[in-house]
Amino acid sequence: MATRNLSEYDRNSMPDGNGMKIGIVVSEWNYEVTGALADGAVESLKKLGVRDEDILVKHVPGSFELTLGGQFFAEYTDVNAIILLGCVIQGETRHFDFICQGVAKGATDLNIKYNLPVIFGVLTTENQQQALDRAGGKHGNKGDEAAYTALKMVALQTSLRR
Ligand code: DLZ
Repeated sequence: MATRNLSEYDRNSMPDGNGMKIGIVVSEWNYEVTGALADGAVESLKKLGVRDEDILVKHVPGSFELTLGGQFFAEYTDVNAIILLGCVIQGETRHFDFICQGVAKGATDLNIKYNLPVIFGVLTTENQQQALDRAGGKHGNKGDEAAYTALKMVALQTSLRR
């Protein structure tokens, strides 16, 4: 199956991010990857008009903690969307499955509980190379994808609220 380049988007169909406030939660596990995801997300948000001061970045120890980090943003800040960035790499045990399931379910629950776009920017790969390929490598950067997805969802919510 061909992999879509995660950094490509149609600039003309993108909303203007000016005035939007975005929270980003970054997992410290596999930081070579997640740091690159965060850099990509921040750069993309800025390119799409989000002001520097409207991008809030916080770190959590591992991907399993992304859900609670996201909940803290939803409870204590006035962000319009939250991006969760992590990287879970398959190991020898079933830990991988539990973390992936936990954060995927956690992110879904946050979307519904807070009526707020919470974007799943978590790479779940078999090895580190696959992750690097999607963190600014040959398949683009999942952080970019998370950024434009966040803006599109905020714009959708705003258009329906009016
Ligand atoms: C423990 C663990 C392992 C084995 N692997 C990863 C991983 O590949 N990616 C990741 O983000 N976190 C990993 N963790 C840490 C868990 O997410 C979590 O921080 C700990 O289980 C403590 O709750």
